Amino acid sequence: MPMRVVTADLTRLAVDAIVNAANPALLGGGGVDGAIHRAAGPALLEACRALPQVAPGVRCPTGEARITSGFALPARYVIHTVGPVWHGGLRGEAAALAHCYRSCIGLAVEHGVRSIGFPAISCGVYGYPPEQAARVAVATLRELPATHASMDVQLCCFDERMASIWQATLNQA
Ligand code: AR6
Repeated sequence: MPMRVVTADLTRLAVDAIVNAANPALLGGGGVDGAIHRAAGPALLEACRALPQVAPGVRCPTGEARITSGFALPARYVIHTVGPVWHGGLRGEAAALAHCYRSCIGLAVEHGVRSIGFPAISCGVYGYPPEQAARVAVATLRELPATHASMDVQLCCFDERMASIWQATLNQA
């Protein structure tokens, strides 16, 4: 699976799908979630609201993913996932984060997505140490089955500091 690190605003990427680092309610928030909702327009919030709740206020449990249209975005789809909140690393954070990447790629493949942009899920408000998150992301994406091999993956970092961390991880054999 071709994978590369880009420093960019995820909402500007011309890919089939971008991934949103959302929260379980899927009704928007700060960070990349806020940026995606602003760029996609109000129809995205409506589409999210229409997704079924699996528990009161929960449309997407941690580690899972949901897909909507991208509306006004260049990307055709938004794949919303909920990363783990960092609690020190002993509460299943790495497994949950790996599950996010697998869930997103699974939905992408189901929808015929050939190119996808990921933000650094959980590395903002949710406090996941970027070095550790990058290791989980890269290892998980590298382990995906050969059927997913043609998916073009962009690991989209918002700033150079984050991009250098992700690039270093990608450079490790
Ligand atoms: N393009 C690319 N990356 C971005 C952009 C952008 N436009 N904006 C921010 N980032 P965060 P989380 C980076 O906090 O940690 C929201 O309120 C940012 O620098 O967006 O998973 C949700 O609603 C950081 O490296 O997501 C949830 O409540 C990375 O994206 C909560 O935050 C992720 O930071 C999720 O927290």
